[in-house]
Amino acid sequence: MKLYDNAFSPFARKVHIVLDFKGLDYETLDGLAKQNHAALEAVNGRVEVPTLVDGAVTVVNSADIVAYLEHAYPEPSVYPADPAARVRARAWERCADTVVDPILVDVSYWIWAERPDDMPAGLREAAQADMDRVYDALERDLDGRDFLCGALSIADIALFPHLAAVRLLGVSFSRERHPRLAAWFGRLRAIEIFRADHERTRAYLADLDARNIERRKIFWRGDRIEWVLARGYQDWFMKEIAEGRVIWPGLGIPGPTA
Ligand SMILES: N[C@@H](CCC(=O)N[C@@H](CS)C(=O)NCC(=O)O)C(=O)O
Repeated sequence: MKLYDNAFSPFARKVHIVLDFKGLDYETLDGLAKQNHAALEAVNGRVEVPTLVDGAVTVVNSADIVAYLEHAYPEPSVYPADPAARVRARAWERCADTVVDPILVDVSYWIWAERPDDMPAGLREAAQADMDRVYDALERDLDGRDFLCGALSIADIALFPHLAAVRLLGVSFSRERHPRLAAWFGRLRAIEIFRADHERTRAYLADLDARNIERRKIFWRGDRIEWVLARGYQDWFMKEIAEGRVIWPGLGIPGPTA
């Protein structure tokens, strides 16, 4: 198996953790390094990580990759067996992918990208307010539980890479208001596959200049655009387009089967 990966992508990290959790053998390639873009484009028309190639099967989109892995390699399972708990775990995975990711990534550009401007006024506060709603819901669901949906599941795995970044991004939860969430995060950090994920990302960021990734233009896609527009930053976004700082995803048309 080959994973088109990136140690800073929360979606790629989710898949990486699932592969490790299932004890599968795989190789990785940093799909966002410029020298690997053509190889990534050949397997994923959107030119996004993660992408998994398992023999003749190519799978794109992290939730589809996890579903594929669960089907092809069922044990140990990352989806709860109970139907209601499974729906709940998928709901948290979807929240991680489509709510948490846009908020955090949209405020991350002033940390890792090379930008001519400062963060627009109020953007970090908007991110903190929305993340507080997520933190409150997590605190609620962790009442009486070590993990979000019973045993460790895709809900915990999908959220971990995001929550590992919130302090760096200045939109953290507080131990006082969210003690169960803080304990959950500590519990995950103590598990080897999560510790290893954290370490890979830390090492990647420590040497960002050597990574040969695009840092002047931002790759914009649906959910991330939705959040920035919904919070009122349409003028800022239009200026980004007008000044040539936007990269659009390619067309995600499935390629030929092998
Ligand atoms: N819906 C996709 C989203 C994947 C995604 O947004 N990947 C980003 C990295 S986090 C990417 O590959 N961006 C391309 C780029 O930055 O050039 C999934 O769940 O896999």
